[in-house]
This record gives sequence, structure tokens and C-alpha cells, in this order.
Amino acid sequence: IRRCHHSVGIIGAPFSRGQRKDGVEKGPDYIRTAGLTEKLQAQGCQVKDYGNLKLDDVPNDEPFRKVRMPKTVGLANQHLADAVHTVKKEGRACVVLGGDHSLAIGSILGHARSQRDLCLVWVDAHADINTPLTSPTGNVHGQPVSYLLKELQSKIPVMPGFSWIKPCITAKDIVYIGLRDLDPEEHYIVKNLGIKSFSMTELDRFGMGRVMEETCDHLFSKVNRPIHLSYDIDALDPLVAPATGTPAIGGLTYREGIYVAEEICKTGLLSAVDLVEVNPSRGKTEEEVRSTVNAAVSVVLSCFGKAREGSHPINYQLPEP
Ligand code: HAR
Ligand code: MN
Ligand code: MN
Repeated sequence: IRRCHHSVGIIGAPFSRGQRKDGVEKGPDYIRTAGLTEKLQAQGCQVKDYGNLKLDDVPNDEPFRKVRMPKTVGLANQHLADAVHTVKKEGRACVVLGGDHSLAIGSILGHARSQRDLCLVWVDAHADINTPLTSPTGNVHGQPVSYLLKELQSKIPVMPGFSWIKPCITAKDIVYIGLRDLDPEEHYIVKNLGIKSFSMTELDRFGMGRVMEETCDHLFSKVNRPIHLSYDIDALDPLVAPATGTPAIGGLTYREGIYVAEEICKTGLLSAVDLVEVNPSRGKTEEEVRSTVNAAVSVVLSCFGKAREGSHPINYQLPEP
């Protein structure tokens, strides 16, 4: 029976300036307090916690057109990219605890410094692929994929805080899972670039079993490649994960959400995970916060070997009477 023996590095990334709601910066500490490290160790992982990034607001950070706090978000991502690169150089799978989803820019660019041929599985209610010029809100957490895509480079203006960013992935390297709330401009981009997308409609049609099979077929048809899993907790239904900034009704069940992580783990190719948009301040009750944080912890545990069928050490021997 296979049991994943992973070395895992955890980075707390208390990003909050990629959106407007207070509280999402508390995500990393809530996820730690729920016992993430201890639970990973209990399932056989070797864990190093690199602590929380120290992030500061850059003074005089005026909007660029509509984009809010570009210098602050750009600089925070630069720090995160360095931290992720360090974890990868030390040979660990990287777990980035958010924080808002603008952190995917630094997480993926830092990852790509050591893993040039990585592919991206984006689990989210949202496509987060607005360009700075299509964004209806100006929030960078709705834009990270646009900065990373080579095909969109000519549509991205030069922006303060973002000049270090060079796109590192192409449209065929991405699979979306769980989409249900896209702006028209985002839908145009996804369709126009031919990005593989399993919205909730495809999920209803095929079921999560077939969705994960086709995800792997799409990404690994030629060669195996390292996976970057960017997991927005709002992919899960708000009944399961209500404590998040932009909940969207009609999402993944707890079981579907865990199944995605189990299947990614089984590929043996998982190299980095973002777990983002847990906002403890958005829970209406203690129970809502607990449910959301527990779902986040469970997703990460499943990424690194926890299996619902159970597991046992390879050399296990039944006791002799
Ligand atoms: N599409 C909208 C925007 O660009 C909303 C983004 C929603 N926020 C997220 N992203 N949580 O996954 O602002
Ligand atoms: Mn997102
Ligand atoms: Mn989202």
C-alpha cells in the first residue's frame, strides 16, 4: 500500500491588500492553531514551519488606474517568491497559507524559479484572471493569473511594484476546477486562450472522478511535471466553508474538495500548494469559522497522504499471540 512520505515546508503569507475585507491576514495562524503541523507529522510528513512573512504597507501607494495598493501587493509577492524559492531549494514541498489569492503571483513565480516546467491546478469559484484593465473591483486577488500568463503579457500595463514580474506559464499548463462566478471579460479570456476549465456545470455532468482523470490527462499527456495546486477555500460550498471573503453558492461538497486533493497527492507530482482566502472574521459564528478552518486543514492533509480508505506503515506486522 502506498503511503506518501513528504518533506513539507510551511510559509504563512498574511496577505490582505489584494482585496478589501479585514481578517484574511489571520488565516495562517488559525490554520496552524487547528494543528496543521502536528497532523502532518502524525501522518508521516517531515515538517518545517518557516513562520509568517513580515509584510508592510508601502507608503503613498496610490491606485494604478483601478488597481488598489499595487506597490504593497507587488512587494509582498516579491518577498513570498523568495520564501517559496528557499523552500524548494531545500527540497521540500511548499505549503503557502493565505491570505488572499493575490499571493499566487509570488508563490507561483518563486516556485517556477526552481521548477521551470510546472503546471497549475486552480481550484476556485473564481477564475482570478482579470487583467488590471478588465478588473471590475481593482482587487488584485481577482487578477493573479493574468500576470502569470505569457499569452496575456501584451495586455498588462507597466505598473508600480510589478516590474519584476515575468510571466512563467502558458494557457495549456492550467486547469480550472470549480468555477461558477466569472466576469464576462474573464470568460472571454478563458475561452479565447482555450484554458481547460471544469466549471460546476462540467462537474455536474461528469462527476469529480472523471474531472480529475481528464485534469491529469490534460496536464501529463506527454511528460510528468511538477504540480502547483492553488486552492481557494471558496471553491467549497459556503455550507462547508462560509468564512471567506467572496462566498459563492453551489460549490464543491466537502467530499469533492477532499477528492481533488487525494487525486493530486496520488500523482506523486505535487510540488507546491496555496491554501487561500480563509477569513476568520467572515464567519457569522464560531462554528462557521471552525468548519472553514477544518476544511482547509483537511485539504492540506489529503494533499500529503491522508487517505479516507485508511493507511498503514509499509513494514507493519500484525502482533503474534
Ligand atoms: N472577479 C471578481 C474580481 O475580479 C471577484 C474576485 C473574487 N475573489 C476571489 N477570488 N476570492 O477567487 O474582483
Ligand atoms: Mn481565488
Ligand atoms: Mn475565489
